[in-house]
Amino acid sequence: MLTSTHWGVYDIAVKDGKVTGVTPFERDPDPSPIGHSIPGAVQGPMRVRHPAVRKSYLEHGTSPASRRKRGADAFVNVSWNEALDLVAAELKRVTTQHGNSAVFAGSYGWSSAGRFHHAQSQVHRFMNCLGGYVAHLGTYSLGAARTLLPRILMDMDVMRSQQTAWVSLEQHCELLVAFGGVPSKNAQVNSGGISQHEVRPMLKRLAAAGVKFVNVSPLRQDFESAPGAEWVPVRPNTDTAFMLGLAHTLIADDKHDKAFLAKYCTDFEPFRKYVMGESDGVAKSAAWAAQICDVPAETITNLARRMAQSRTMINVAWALQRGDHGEQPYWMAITLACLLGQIGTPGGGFALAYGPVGIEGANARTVPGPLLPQGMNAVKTPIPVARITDMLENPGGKYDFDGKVCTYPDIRLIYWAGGNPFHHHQDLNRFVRAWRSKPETIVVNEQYWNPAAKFADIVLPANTMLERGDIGSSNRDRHMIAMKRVIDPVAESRSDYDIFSELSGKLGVKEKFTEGRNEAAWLRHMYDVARERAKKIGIEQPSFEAFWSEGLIEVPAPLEPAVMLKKFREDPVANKLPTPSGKIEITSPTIASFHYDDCPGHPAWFAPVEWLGSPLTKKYPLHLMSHQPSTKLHSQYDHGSVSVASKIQGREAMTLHPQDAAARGIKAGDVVRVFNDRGACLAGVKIDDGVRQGVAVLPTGAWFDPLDVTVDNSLEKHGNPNVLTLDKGTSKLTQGCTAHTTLVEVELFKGELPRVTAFDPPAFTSR
Ligand SMILES: Nc1nc2c(c(=O)[nH]1)N[C@H]1C(S)=C(S)[C@@H](COP(=O)(O)OP(=O)(O)OC[C@H]3O[C@@H](n4cnc5c(=O)[nH]c(N)nc54)[C@H](O)[C@@H]3O)O[C@H]1N2
Ligand SMILES: Nc1nc2c(c(=O)[nH]1)N[C@H]1C(S)=C(S)[C@@H](COP(=O)(O)OP(=O)(O)OC[C@H]3O[C@@H](n4cnc5c(=O)[nH]c(N)nc54)[C@H](O)[C@@H]3O)O[C@H]1N2
Ligand SMILES: [Mo]
Repeated sequence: MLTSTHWGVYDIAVKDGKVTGVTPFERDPDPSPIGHSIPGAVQGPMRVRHPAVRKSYLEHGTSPASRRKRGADAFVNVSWNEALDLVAAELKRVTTQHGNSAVFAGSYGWSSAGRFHHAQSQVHRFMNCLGGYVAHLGTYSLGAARTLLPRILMDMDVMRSQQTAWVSLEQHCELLVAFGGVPSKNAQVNSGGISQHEVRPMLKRLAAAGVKFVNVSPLRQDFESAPGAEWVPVRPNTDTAFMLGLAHTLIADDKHDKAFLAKYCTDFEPFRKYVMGESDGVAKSAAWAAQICDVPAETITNLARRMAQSRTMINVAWALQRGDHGEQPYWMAITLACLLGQIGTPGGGFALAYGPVGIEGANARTVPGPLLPQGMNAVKTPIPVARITDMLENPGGKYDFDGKVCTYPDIRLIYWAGGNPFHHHQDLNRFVRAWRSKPETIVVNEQYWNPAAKFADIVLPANTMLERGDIGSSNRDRHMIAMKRVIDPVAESRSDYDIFSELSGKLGVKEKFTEGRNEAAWLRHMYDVARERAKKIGIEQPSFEAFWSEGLIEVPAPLEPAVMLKKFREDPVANKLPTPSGKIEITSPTIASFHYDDCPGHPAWFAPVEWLGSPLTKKYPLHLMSHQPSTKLHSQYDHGSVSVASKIQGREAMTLHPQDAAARGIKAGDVVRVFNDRGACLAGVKIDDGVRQGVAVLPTGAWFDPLDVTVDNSLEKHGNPNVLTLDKGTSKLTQGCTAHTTLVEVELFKGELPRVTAFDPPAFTSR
């Protein structure tokens, strides 16, 4: 039977109630191997099998001394009834005494594919039935972009839905300049599911059609699937300077498209003065940029001239905005595309981005699929998602965000379902201190005994996509998948829906939460609502029965491949943008009016707090790139066979340039200690000259595994880069996460290697 995951559709083989194997979907031209981690994990030893409560929480409740034992305590297995009574009583106590704004249930995380059992939607719906919760705004993925883009262009999701199709590039593009490349490792996944992986085959077709590729990135591998790609190994976090150097060359050569700038943009002049050095005395020339980016000036001037002569597409990986001043490379890339004047032409302009997820650039129609309605949240104090530690540390504290001064709520209870903050958040040692001191109660619904579960007070066992019925769908994917239940729930695990249904009964809101429906009735209802919506945009879909018995439906491809901003180019008055000027805002009077010292009214170069040009390199000379892992989705299935096989002496593999390794007496296969003032972790070593010198690459995803969990800042044994990363907002405007702005040093680890315990379940005890 078919199941859908964020990394692909698989046919699941089952024998005698046991999952025995997976076969990739037959219509997938380039399936992801990550699915092979599923069989060993779902019925394996790391599953949470019973509801469990931390021992000292059972004995001493919410006392500060008990909170400090989070992560270090044994668990006691309890009955479902006892666990849910405890959770219901705490929710009641906290909301009655402190109000719903004392509950943080933003619950960021990708959870699993499947639109009904989407854990984050389930917890939000449940909390809304109770009167609301503190939510989060934005994502770790696109923190800076999602806030910036509506001010200067349009909503990020609307923009993504019109992203120029690969087939348009195949027919018209001559030069694809990709900042951060088009990493095929990332194109394995798509939020909600992806039934056909097309990026690698498409890049081959583009090459065959004569498209030239330029990879501006610290990593050659970022464009490894593009045949013949040229590599410009820039310093990390310096792309804005690089693009300013390109812009300076275009203006100095008088090759910028003045007609386009006048007709479609506002307001070019202040930016021009900044680039040419008329406003601050510093010309942002190729020579100026070359020093910052550590590439030859001719590379920049030559590239600018090629870009002006060719049909050029500029691609900018999401990673670039996940750093200090992350809005600048995005604003600057759009501005650069305005200077070239090719926005709205087939195969030209910009893309934000091809690669981060596999669906971008697919020739697909946007069909809104089934969704679980979440209801209305009565609590109106959401936080920017990556400001969680700040929030826990500063109840009542003020912060700037997107033109407003906001106040952090005072959080007493945290409810998490479908995310792993011990994976996703930065500066984990600081995060753990806040997690262990402030909240009185932490409830987590989890499938596996990962750190999010081990550091909670009450853990409720959630089942997996194989143990429940669901609908696999993503707005731009070509298939909708009937995800039938293939095995019985493991041990006592339940779906998040069943957990919240019973909890809502104990809290007197069952009818409101369930609307009288069980799983089967919800699937039919959600499908029918979506089918009606599809009908309105001219797409006929079969009845629920026909869909369910067929196992899938296919969405027809559009006749014309998408070209972003085509209509705007045709008629910028009739099809004006939703910005104050209706045009692309190279200068934003609104942003300028905020008077932020870290984000002026047009794109500008700011040196990040940590980078290869900063004085801190004397102590920490390597820029840490903690990019997305190729062998898993974030922390999901880190314990699976595909991820485990990629580890070195049981640790996550870090890649170094041969000279950086040699200078430290390090060779491939060694274990090293990676450290800075925020923390230290161990990692295995790979050596590759496709990494820019001065850059260390340690993917995210290793389950947080401190050597001594009872002490602060203990050595992390497994290779979780977030003990090293910077936790600071991108700027006052966007407050996104800045994981990619981090300096470290690396040394050979000497002494006895501590055993990795991340994949051991916690200790259990009786009361
Ligand atoms: N250093 C660094 N850090 C980063 C990034 C980076 O580039 N560098 N990238 C960031 C980005 S872009 C993102 S999106 C985040 C990702 O961070 P997350 O989305 O939080 O990471 P996941 O590992 O996907 O966490 C999902 C969790 O949900 C659980 N789960 C799955 N299905 C279900 C279910 O049905 N029910 C329940 N209850 N639980 C379920 C899984 O077991 C897992 O623990 O990480 C961010 N962190
Ligand atoms: N296999 C797999 N795929 C995934 C995910 C996963 O966990 N596993 N996560 C998904 C998620 S949630 C997201 S948000 C997307 C994220 O998509 P991205 O944010 O684009 O992904 P990253 O892997 O962080 O970065 C891509 C590349 O950008 C380069 N880069 C980083 N910083 C800079 C810089 O300052 N300048 C330049 N020029 N290049 C830089 C790095 O070399 C890196 O390999 O990926 C998605 N895809
Ligand atoms: Mo993400």
